[in-house]
Amino acid sequence: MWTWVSKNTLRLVYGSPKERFAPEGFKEGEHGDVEVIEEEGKFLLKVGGRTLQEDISITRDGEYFCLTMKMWRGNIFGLGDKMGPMNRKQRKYIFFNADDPIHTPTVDPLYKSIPFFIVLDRKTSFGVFFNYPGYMEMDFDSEGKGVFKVKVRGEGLVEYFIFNSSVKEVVREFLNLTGKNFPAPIWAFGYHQSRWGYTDRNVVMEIARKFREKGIPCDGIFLDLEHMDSFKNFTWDEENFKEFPEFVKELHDMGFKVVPIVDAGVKVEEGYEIFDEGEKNGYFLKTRDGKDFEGAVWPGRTRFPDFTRDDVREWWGEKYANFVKKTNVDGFWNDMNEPTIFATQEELDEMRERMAGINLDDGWMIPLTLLSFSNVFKSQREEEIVHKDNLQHWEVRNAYGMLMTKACWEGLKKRFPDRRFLILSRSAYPGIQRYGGVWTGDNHSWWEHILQEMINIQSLSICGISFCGFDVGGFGGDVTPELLVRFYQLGAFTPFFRNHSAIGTKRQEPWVFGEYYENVIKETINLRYSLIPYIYSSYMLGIMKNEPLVSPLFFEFQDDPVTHTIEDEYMFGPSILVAPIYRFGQEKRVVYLPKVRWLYIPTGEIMEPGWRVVDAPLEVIPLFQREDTAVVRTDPQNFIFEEDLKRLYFDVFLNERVEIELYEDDGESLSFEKGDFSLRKVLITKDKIEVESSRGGYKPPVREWVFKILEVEGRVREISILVGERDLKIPLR
Ligand code: MIG
Repeated sequence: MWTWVSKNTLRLVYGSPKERFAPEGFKEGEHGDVEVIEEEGKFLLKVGGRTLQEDISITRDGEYFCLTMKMWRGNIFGLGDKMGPMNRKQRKYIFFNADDPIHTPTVDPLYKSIPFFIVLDRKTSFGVFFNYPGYMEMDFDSEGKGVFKVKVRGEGLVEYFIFNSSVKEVVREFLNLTGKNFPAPIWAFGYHQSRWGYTDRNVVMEIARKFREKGIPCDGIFLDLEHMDSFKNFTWDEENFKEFPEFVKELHDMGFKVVPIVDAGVKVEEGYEIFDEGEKNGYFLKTRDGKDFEGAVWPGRTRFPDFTRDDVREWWGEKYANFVKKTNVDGFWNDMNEPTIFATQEELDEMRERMAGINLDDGWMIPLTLLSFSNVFKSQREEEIVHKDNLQHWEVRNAYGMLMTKACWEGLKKRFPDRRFLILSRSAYPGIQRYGGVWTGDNHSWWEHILQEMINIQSLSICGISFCGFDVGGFGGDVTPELLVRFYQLGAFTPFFRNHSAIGTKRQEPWVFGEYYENVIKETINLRYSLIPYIYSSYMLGIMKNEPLVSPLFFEFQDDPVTHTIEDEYMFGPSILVAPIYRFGQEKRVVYLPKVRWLYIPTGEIMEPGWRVVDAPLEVIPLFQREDTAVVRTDPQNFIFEEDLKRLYFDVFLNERVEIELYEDDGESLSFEKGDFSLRKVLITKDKIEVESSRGGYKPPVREWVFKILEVEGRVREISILVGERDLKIPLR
C-alpha cells in the first residue's frame, strides 16, 4: 500500500504496521513524476527511468520484520548523533535509546533514535524516514555486498520517501512532516555554565560573580542534581539551596537565567506529592502483571510516568509550570529520559546470587561475571515494562524522551502562553524539535570528541534538530588547557553553547588554567556574543524556512562532489564556514573552500576556492566568510539583555551583490507568532546600500549601522548610517 502525503513525499507501507506517532504535518497532495511499482508488498521506485529504491525481499524472523533493498550508490548522512563518521555507509546501527556514558568510536545505540537519513550522490539526493519508535536496526551494507537491511521488532514498517534533487529541500520536507523547530529565547544563544558538582548556592553564586568580575559573558547557569531535595524532581534542597526562589532572583538581578535539571524517574516516597499523585492515579509504567514498575535511579527506588498517555503528559506538564510559578526559573533540562534505569530488585537479587556462586577457583568466570554487571546502565527493560493499553515498551521506547519533552513544552505553553523557555532533552525521536533542543550527553575530555561533536551537530541539524549542542570541555575525564580552548572554539559555533562536566572530574570553567588560556577563552566567548544578531536572525529565519542553523558543506554546494566527503568543516548560518582545529598541538590546517572566493576572517586574506592551508595557532579559529554575504555583528555584552544594542556592524564581503535578511524580535515572548517581528532586506552593491523598512509588528530601536565593505579586489569602504523605520537608499562613492 502506498500514498502520496505531500508533493514530494511518498508513504510506503510494509506488512501490517501500527503507526503510533504519525507525523502530524502531512496531508494528501499532488506529486512529481515518480513511478511506483508495487509487487507482493515490495516496491520499486523510479524517476525518469532511474531507479531510486529497489526492494529485494521481505522476511519474518520470529517477532522481527525484515526488509532488504539494494544498497544505494551514494553516501548516507543523518541518523542524529550516532558515533562514527558522518557518512553512515558500511555500518550497522541500532535504534533503541540507551544511556551509555562512555562514547567509544563504535558504541551504539546512544540516547536518541532518529531513523531519518539522506542518500546523496553526484546526481541526486532523497530522504528516507522509517517512522517506528520501537526496536529497529539498519544495516547500510556492512558486508559490502550491496544490500541495505532494516529490521524491526513488530509486524511491519512505514517508510516516508522524500523525493528531490536538493538536500536542502529534502530536509525542508522532513520538517514539514515532523514539525518546525521551537523558538528558543534569544538568551539561549548566549554562553552557559554548568557542572554536576556545584554543591550549594554559595558555590553557584561564586561562579556567577566571577563571570561578572572577569567580564566573561554568560547568560545561563544550569543546576544539576544537587539543587534537588533527595533527587526529587521539582523540589529544592532546603539546606544547600535554601530560599531557592530568592537565589534565582539574585541570579536574575545579575543578568543570569537559571535552568534546573529534571529526571524522568520519580522517587518512591510517601508524602512526596508527585509520587502520591502518580501512584493514586495509576500514572506510572507497569510491569507485565499490572503492578507499578519500580527501578532504581539517583533517588533510589523510582517509578516512571507513562508519557505515552495524554493525561500523564498533562499532569507532568503542570509540574514544570508550577515550578516556574514558585521559583521563576527560565527553562528545564530533561535528563535520564531514555529512560535510564540503573537496576531492578530482581536484577540485584540475581547478581547477589551469582556473586555468591563464584570464588577464586573459578578463574575466567570471575571477569565474565563481573563484566556482565557492567551492562546495567544500558539495560532497556523491553520485556519488563508495559504502557497504556498493553502497549509494550519495546514498541515505543524511543519516543519516551520526546514525549516527556512534549509534556514540558505544552505544560509551560499552557500556563505561560507568552513566555519562551530554554528546553533541552537528552533522549529524542523525530518531532522533538517542536518542543525543545538537545545535547549529545556524556562525551569525554578527549581530542577525538571534538571531531565527533562536529559530526554530531551536523548530523542532528540534517535531521531537523536545529537547537543542539554538546558539553564544551567534555563531560567525563579531566580536561587539559589546550583541549579546553579548542572545545570552546567549536562550541562557540554551534547553536547551544554550554560548558558542562561530571562530578569528580577536573574543574573546567574558563579561568581554571590561568591568564593566558582564560584570555583566549574570553575572546572566544566575546566573539560568540558579537555574533548574536547574526546567529539569532539565522535561527529564527531557519524556523520560518525550515532550514537548520548548522549545515554540512554539501547543503550549500551540493553540485561539488568534494563537499560530499567533508565532515570537519561546516557552515554556521548562511555566511560563515567553520574549520575547527581538533588535534593537540596543531597550528595549521588544510581546508577545502568550495566554488567561490572566501575571506579568511582571522587575517583578512582573500582566498580562491580549492584546497588551502591556513595558520591557526591556539588564539585562532579558522573562520571564512563567503563571497557576496554579510555578517551582522554587535558589541559584546556581559549578557544578552544587558542593554539595548546601540550599533550593528555589517561586515560585507562583496563581489557583485549582497542581499541579506535581518530578523529581529523581542527575543523572549511568543508574540512573533502573531507578527510582532521585524524582517528587513538589506541590499549592498558597489554603488549603493538599500535598507528595506521593517516588515512585521516589532519596531527595533533607531540604531547606527556601520557597514564595512570589502570588495573582492581589495577595496575597503566604511560607512555609518542611522537606521529607523523607513526605507533607505544610500549611494556609495
Ligand atoms: O547518571 O545529572 O548526561 O549531563 O550531569 C548521570 C547528572 C546523570 C547525566 C547527564 C549529565 C548530568 C548527569 N546525568
